[in-house]
Amino acid sequence: MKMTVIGLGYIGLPTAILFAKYGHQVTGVDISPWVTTQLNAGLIHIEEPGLEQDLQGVLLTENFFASTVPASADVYIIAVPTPNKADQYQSCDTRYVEAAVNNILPHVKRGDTIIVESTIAPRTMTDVVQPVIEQQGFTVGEDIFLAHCPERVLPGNIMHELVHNPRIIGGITDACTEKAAAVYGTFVKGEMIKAQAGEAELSKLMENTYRDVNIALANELAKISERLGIDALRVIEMANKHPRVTLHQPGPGVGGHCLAVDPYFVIAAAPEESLLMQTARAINNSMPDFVVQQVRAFMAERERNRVTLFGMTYKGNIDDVRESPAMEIKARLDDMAFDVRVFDPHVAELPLTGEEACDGSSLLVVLTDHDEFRNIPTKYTNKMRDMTIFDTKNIVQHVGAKVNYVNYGNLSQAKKIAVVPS
Ligand code: SAJ
Repeated sequence: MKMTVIGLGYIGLPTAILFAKYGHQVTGVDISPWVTTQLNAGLIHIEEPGLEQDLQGVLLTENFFASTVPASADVYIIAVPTPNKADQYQSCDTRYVEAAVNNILPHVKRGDTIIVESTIAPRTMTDVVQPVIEQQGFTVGEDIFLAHCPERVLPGNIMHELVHNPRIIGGITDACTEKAAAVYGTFVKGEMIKAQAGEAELSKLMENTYRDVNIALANELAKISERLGIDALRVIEMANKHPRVTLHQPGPGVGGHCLAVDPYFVIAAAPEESLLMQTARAINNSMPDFVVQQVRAFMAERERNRVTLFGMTYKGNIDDVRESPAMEIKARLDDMAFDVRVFDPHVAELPLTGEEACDGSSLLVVLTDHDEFRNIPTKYTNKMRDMTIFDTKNIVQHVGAKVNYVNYGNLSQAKKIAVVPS
């Protein structure tokens, strides 16, 4: 098939490359000429295992070409951002989706299929996208086929999950669902779940909201345990031995363009009925402040005000800093006039090495669960003025003997321990 994929970000690019890898003629479209030039030169602009290799493969077979303008195709896939609006409930901003639809319409012909992969608010397909298409004289379900097939892949494991995850196929009509299912049937080995567009929209949002609410419960437990002087991590470990309990892990907050965004799309659609979701968002949004308060407590006794932060991305082993709690924590500590030094091996723009970031520091705060942080070598901690590590992600497994190691398990006790000078 001839395919055009609009939006070459963390979802659109892997999707375009995978369709090309399975033999389709794919034009990947992005508004950034820098991105398209890089891609046509075989270079990717995002960190994702296996992606650059696959790109070079489909460039060689000439099944993929990146462009800033759409090409006529049989199938159009829209994978553009859907940020929150700055309104009361941070509702879904569908501007980029609408622009993408209008951008392809001059190329669309009878019999074509249009698929929206972007995460969208409930009823966006029927109330926003379908009318734009039908204004052009098409009848959705008869001469144009329209579906919402939300992506569900985990950054860091995208190329595998695109093939093996179950895929929801939410058509406006049954004919739309069948057409879209045939498209994904190209490479999806997971279950194809045929549904209505509205069910697909809400299911996607509920997947991320479910995780956000469960993380909020774990974060609330961390606060309660800190107050009661009980080991939250041990409690989670023991409770999860119950056959029907899966408590998630507390941390410095919830980041990324999914869990920290998608619940609001449901909340905005039903504010009176979404109290739990709103509370969960508030709890997760409060965690950067909770971490900052712990830093203040640890630093209160220190002579110097240098603090080291390990990790700026919103989660481990990726390069994505969108909606990252670590970035918010850094900004807050900067505002409080702490001398903040940052180290993140996945963020090319950050120049300091681990040793340089630790030099003369009185506290090292681990904010992201990168594999590189499982072992904090003594060559780092020996540079510190006071060897205290506060690990908000419970990722660190090895530290030097003299290090005062703190996590959500021993937080309340640790704050009472005297300073351990280097
Ligand atoms: N986090 C915790 N505690 C946990 C798990 C995660 O604090 O127990 C934090 C992470 O550190 C991070 C945030 O939550 O800041 C989100 O990370 P994540 O690994 O949970 O998810 P994402 O945002 O990278 O990907 C999610 C996935 N959704 C689900 O697992 C339900 C992925 O499958 C989706 O495709 C993706 O959102 C998306 O694009 O919607």
